Amino acid sequence: PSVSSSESATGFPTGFLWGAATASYQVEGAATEHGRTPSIWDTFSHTPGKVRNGDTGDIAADHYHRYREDVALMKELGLGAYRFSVSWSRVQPTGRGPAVERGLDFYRRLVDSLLEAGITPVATLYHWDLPQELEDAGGWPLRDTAERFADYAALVAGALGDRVPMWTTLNEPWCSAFLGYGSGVHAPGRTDAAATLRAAHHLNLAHGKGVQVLRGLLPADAQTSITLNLHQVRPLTTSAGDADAARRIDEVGNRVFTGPLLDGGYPEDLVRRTTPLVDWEELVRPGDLETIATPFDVLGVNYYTPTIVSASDGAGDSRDDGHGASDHSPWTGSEDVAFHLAPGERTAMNWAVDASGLHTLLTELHAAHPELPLMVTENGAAFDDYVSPEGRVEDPERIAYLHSHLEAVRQAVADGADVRGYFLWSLLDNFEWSYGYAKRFGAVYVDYASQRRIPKASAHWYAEVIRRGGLPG
Ligand code: PNW
Repeated sequence: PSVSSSESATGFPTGFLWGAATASYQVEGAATEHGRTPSIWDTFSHTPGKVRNGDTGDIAADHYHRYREDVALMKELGLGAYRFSVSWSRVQPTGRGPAVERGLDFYRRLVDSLLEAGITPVATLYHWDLPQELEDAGGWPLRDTAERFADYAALVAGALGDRVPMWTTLNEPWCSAFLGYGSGVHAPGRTDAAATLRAAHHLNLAHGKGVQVLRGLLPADAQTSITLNLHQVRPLTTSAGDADAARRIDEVGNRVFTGPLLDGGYPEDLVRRTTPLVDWEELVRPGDLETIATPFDVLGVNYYTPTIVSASDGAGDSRDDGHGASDHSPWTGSEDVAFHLAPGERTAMNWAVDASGLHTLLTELHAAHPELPLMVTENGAAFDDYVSPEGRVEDPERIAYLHSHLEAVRQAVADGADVRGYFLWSLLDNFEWSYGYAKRFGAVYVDYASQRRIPKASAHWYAEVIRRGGLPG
C-alpha cells in the first residue's frame, strides 16, 4: 500500500521536527551570573550527599557562555529544532516581581542565534529549577506557586513570544512532584506523601494557568504543550494481582496528570486510596479542573524504558524502580507494588533497552486522544562513553538505541499516530541530576576539564538521519 499523502517516502510526516533537547540547570552553568539566584537544584546539589561525587550545575557544560558555538554545532548536525528550558531564577530571581532584563537577554540571544541558523526554538518554561525563595515559601505543595508560575510565564512570553513558535509549560511534572517531594531523590529532597499530591495538583494548575497566559500573549499560530514522562507500565505476569498493581501505578504515575489534563478529573481510585493523606475537597477548588483542562496544542512525551510491576509478595521486592534509591517510595498510596527490571540489554542508567514501549505509548495515546498531536520531546540513552586516542567517541550502543526507537516512532506513524517531531536527549553531555556528570546522555561529548565538544559517532549518524528525513535502509 502507498504511504498516505501526509507522509514522505521515509515514513516520517512532512514537516516532522528533528531535534535535540537540553535543560537550563543541566547545561547552562553561570549559576551566579547577571543576577541569577539559587534554584532548588542549586541548593540540593550543594547539599552534601545529595548528588553523586558532589557535582553541581555551577559550570555544567557552560552553555551560557558557549551557546554560539553550540548553535553552530547544531547547524552542522542539521538539527531542525532545539528544545531548551528557561531558568526561572535567572529571569525572576525571587520568583516574584519584574524580570531581570540581562537574564532574558541570554534567551533572546540564544533564540536569535537559532533562528539565524534556521533552527526552530522550542522553549520549556519549567524544567525543575524552582527559585529557592518560592520553595522556602512552601514550594509546589503551596497553591500560590501556581500563581507565581503564571506571572513568570507572562514575563517570558512577553520577551520571546514574537520569536518562539512552540512553548512547553512543564517538563515531567511527575518527577517534580513524586521525586522532589515523595522519594526525595530530586530537589527539594522532601519526603512527604501529602506534599507530593499537593505538588502534583498545583503543577497541573500551574500548567493550566500557564496555557491561558500563553494563549493571551502569543501569536495565534504559536503552539502550547506540556511534556509528560508517561510510564509504560506492564504487569509482570497475567495474574489479577499484577494487573491491579499495573493499574495503580498507571494512576499514580500517569493518570494523576492525564486524568485532569485530558480526561476530566483525577482517577477515583487514587483519590480514594490517598484520602487519609490529603483532603482532596480542600485541595481541588471549584474551577481548578476547568483551568487544568484548558486545551493545548501538542502533548510532549518523554520515553526511555518500560516499567514492569507486580503485586508485592512481601519478599524480594525491588526498591529499584529505576528512579534512584530512597527509603521513601515515590508511589504515593501504592508503596507496596514491586518493581522489576526487564531482561536484556541495559544502558548506563541500568534502564532496559525496549523500543516497543515507545510504539505502544504513542499508539495508545493516539487511540485515546485521536485529535491530540504528539511529539517525542525526549528519548536517548546514557552509555560509558570515552574519547579514543585518535580523539573519537564511538558509541554503537547509542546508535542502536536511537535506531530502534526511531523505528518505533516510524511504525507508530504508520499505525496512524499523529507524531510531529522527535527530540534526542540530549544534545550535550550534561548534569544528570542526582547522578551528576557520571552519566553521559549527549550526542556530543563534553570534556568538562576543557569544555571541548566532540560529536560522538551517534551525532554523525543522527545528522545523516536528519539529512535523509528518515532511517537508513
Ligand atoms: C528526564 N526517572 O529525567 C529529564 O527530563 C531529563 O532532564 C533527564 O536528563 C533525562 O530524562 C534522563 O534522565 C528523568 O527516574 C529523570 O524515571 C528520572 C526519571 C525519568 C526521567
